[in-house]
Amino acid sequence: MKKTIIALLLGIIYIHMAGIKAEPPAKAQFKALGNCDMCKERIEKALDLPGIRSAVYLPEQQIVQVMYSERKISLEQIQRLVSQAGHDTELFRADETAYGKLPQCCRYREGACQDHPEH
Ligand SMILES: [Cu+2]
Repeated sequence: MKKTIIALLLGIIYIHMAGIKAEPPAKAQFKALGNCDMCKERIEKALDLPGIRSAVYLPEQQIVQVMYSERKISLEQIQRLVSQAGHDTELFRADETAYGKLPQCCRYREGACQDHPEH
């Protein structure tokens, strides 16, 4: 009897895990303001979280491309994380404190450093 229950539980766990693996990640992209490779690093690091399969920031196009699990995180939450790191997104204005901490080169609002050979 015990064995049957254990086998049943294992079966349920197995099916559950297979379900997680089979879930295709959602793909999305959204606008986020930034200047350079340092912004790229900062944004991608902010999105290095469980539930986010991949995150790539393209500074030239000012676009974040993400692949994520909709069960774990929403696109809105992802955009909020980027705004908390100091970057304006489609949905959220950047956190002022975080923006104030950005190096001069990354202050996209001031139009500083359009070309930045040091990065
Ligand atoms: Cu930057």
